[in-house]
Amino acid sequence: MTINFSSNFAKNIQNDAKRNDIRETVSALCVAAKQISHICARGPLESGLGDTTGGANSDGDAQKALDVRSDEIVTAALETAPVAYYASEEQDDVVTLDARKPLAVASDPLDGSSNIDTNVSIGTIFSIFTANEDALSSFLRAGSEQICGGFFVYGPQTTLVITAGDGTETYVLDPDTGDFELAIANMKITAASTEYAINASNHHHWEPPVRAYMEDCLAGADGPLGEKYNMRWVGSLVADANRILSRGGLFMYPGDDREGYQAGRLRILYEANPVAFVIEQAGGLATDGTQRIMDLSVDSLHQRVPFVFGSKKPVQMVADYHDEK
Ligand code: FDP
Repeated sequence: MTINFSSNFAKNIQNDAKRNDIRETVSALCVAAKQISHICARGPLESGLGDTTGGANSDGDAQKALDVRSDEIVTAALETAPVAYYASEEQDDVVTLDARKPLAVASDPLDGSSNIDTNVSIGTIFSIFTANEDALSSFLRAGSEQICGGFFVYGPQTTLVITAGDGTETYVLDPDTGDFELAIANMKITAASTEYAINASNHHHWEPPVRAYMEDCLAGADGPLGEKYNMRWVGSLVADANRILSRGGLFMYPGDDREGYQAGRLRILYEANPVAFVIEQAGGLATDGTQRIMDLSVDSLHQRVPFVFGSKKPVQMVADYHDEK
């Protein structure tokens, strides 16, 4: 046993066989996460985790040793699960595991690569779909077709944040037993918050509505928003998302005018859709600035998307700034 599922998990899925397939696949991902978490905990005792391999993924990001190792670990774990196809941020194309199996999994096996050597939280993100006949079409579909999604955080605790479309739950890896145990049954994001997360060093590259909104936040209590704001930016999507799930807030990685960043930095399939799924199921919102992330079409495996998510009120305010423009 690797995870003690709550009685509520996947309850909304009426088909018993499908529910079992999802549970088996999540269990396999938990096995992978335990291995990755163990490697992270050893940190510098494992040689060269943050060293670049000389390779680059499809997005042109330099691959680090732990990116590659995590991808191998996730692949091996999914080979034991009812998974036909695996799409990874670290691979150019979809990997066929066994086309007769019922599910398809997309994953960023190691999110937050730039924090690997800094003892800061990093993680693994995943999305589960019903497999189609064809490998590619199993993934080129809207995020609203996910049947399960979530992420692991390798931090002070190793946690799993997950939804199967009926609320968001958090499990903690108990170091005493080696199993993931339910810690928070029905996560709820506060509707309002004055805390935001954005890489402010890109300020002069942002599109005008984002810049206008951020300038109004920075103006504080005397500015048009009439409130003092606070900033937190971990620089690992999973850690920023986990904090927002815990105490509210706003995350933005907008498009900007740097080369290759017109649609932001984050990938819709591996990052935005699964995070959007858990955020919505916890009562928050996730958009590309104006439109719901999970309604957007996914036309290529490594497609990027501007990403805005968190507490309802600030996400709505960002949309209002876009509309005013
Ligand atoms: P990383 O490149 O370190 O893996 O998607 C990748 C990601 O980190 C996110 O986890 C994080 O939110 C973002 O990129 C950080 O981007 P910046 O380097 O521009 O801050």
